[in-house]
Amino acid sequence: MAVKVVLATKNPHKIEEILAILGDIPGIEWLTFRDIPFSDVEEAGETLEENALLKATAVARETGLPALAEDTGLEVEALGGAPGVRSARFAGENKDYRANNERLLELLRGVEDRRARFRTVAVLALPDGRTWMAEGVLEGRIADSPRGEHGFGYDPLFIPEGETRTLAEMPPEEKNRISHRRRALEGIRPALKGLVSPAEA
Ligand code: ITT
Repeated sequence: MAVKVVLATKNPHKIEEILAILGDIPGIEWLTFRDIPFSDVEEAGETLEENALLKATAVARETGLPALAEDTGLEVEALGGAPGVRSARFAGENKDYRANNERLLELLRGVEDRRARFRTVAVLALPDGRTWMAEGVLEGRIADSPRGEHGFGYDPLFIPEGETRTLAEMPPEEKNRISHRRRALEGIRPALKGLVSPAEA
């Protein structure tokens, strides 16, 4: 029988990317908020680590199933690491991607140092309180204007190191091969496999 694991996010873009990255693990049946309801978790933490832990442990407790959560931030060098943990609400409470991108470009107008990184912290939590955490980083820089239609959030403004295209100009398979999310989730893969066959973990 498959082991059920809940994706503790309501962001449809994240769900799509997480399933494209981890959906191939045999013996795991992924559930989303469409299959099993759970309450919104307030992201009250000061760090990506705290928020990912809060989300995963709350959903594991509420559903009684293993839960996978992640928190992602864009850390811009010239802004001292901002927007970071506040990436979703950089331009206001309604998590508007376009407004966030405009605010970022505005703050970086005329700024030469455009280095930035995406950082994802992923957490797997079990209802018995056990947790696993992994981090993934993608280094890059902020473009002068938005380009591309793929992806979500800050993707139209983020050019990975060694690239000329933004993440939004890459087909989803390409982003998912190199992304911060891929790197964090690969760190959680062994723990997920361990849920299916504990002896081999
Ligand atoms: P959950 O908390 O439900 O997982 P969220 O959208 O609130 O979803 P975060 O708190 O992690 O997620 O918000 C991070 C924000 O950073 C998100 O709203 C996007 O604007 C941006 N973001 C996250 N991952 C991204 C990615 O892969 N590419 C571009 N932008 C991303």
